Amino acid sequence: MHLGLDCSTQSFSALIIDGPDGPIVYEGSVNFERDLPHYQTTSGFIHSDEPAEVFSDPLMWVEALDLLLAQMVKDGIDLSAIEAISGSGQQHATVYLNQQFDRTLANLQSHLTLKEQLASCLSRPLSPIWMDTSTTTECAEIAKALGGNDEVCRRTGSVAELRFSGPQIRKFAKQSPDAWKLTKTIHLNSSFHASILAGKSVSIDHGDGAGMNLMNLETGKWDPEIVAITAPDLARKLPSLAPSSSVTGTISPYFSQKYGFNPQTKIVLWSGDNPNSLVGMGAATPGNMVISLGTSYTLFAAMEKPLTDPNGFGHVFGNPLGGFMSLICFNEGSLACEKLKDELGLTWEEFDKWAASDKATPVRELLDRQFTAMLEKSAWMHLNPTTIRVTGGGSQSAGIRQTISRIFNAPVQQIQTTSSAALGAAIRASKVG
Ligand code: XUL
Repeated sequence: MHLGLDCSTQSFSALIIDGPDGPIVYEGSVNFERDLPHYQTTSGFIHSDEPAEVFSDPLMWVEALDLLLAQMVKDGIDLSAIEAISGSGQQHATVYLNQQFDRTLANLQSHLTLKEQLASCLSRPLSPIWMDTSTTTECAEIAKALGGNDEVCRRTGSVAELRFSGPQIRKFAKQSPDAWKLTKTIHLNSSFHASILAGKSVSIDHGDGAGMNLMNLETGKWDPEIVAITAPDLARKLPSLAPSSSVTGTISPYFSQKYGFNPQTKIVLWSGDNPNSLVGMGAATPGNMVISLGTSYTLFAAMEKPLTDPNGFGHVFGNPLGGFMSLICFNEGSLACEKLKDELGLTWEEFDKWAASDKATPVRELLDRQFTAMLEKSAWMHLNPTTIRVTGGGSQSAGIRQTISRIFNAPVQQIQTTSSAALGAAIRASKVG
């Protein structure tokens, strides 16, 4: 059996598959807002007095991990049957650790909690997350120092982005020089959790590493110039980069003693939620493209070569199964549909009928506009999808599925999964274990 863990914005989830292509035999989840109310989050995140800043709490994540594993044992899951574990983290979130981190991980005590032991390892109590938009100045500074955003995009796969880790790191180094000096290691949400499971500080994988504005896509290594521009002494604070399929070792005795894992359980590097979803949606080989129709729409697909978006709108991340993946976010997504539905006084059923109608209706006009823009903005990827896999709330609508099929000129397949990131992580674990 193989375990995929997923620390997303709102929850920490676990999913077990039985055999490499086997069925899902367990799904469990800890919801941050509901199950850990003492962190006072809204849907798992924390706003500061500065409206553009959005944080989460790494101690909440580790408390959730302990809770989740205890719940699995209580649910009767025999964790000694797990051969390998991998995981998924919300992308871009950075965790700032002091010099105690390595020593603490090497000596984790199973009679204490992770929270109790890791609390003194943070050089910054909170972690800025992907919803944070407070780094306009830092993005401009990085782009200027490197000779423009075209160059940032050419090297790292994205223009300097507000939510990406590099600009966030620069802001922290500028604003809190003392805490910056005490920071020995910076992890992503993904590599932080993989390190805890492995009982030692492990690499950042190419999938999530590409979401930092620090990794050179062509070399798969930190780009020395951007790293030097981003913050003083940053090169020494970054873990190494490694392929997502790397096995980092076996599980820390903390987990085998406390929850009954086999001490030989392999830990595979974690990756970001989008790279993991690419695997979970069965789209890690070129051909299948994914459109996720949630509050915002995202389009992602595997790419063999690191093509970048000349308009600076899309992103390139590592594909955990090798090569690259592209991703574009469209913020308005289903919100625009909901607004039009309410303006016209329609139910979702009527909205769907209008969407599928042969006549020009305002609903068809909106959807045509949305998906034509999606086609145009994804032209740089040079994709010729044989199938488009759709997921998320909007994928329930036959009218939306028809619109996508017509505009992209490819068959559309609806995938019913709410846990594609955890599933992708479990599948990745099954490939090595
Ligand atoms: C991708 C992004 C989000 C987060 C959500 O660039 O910011 O999809 O990964 O967890």
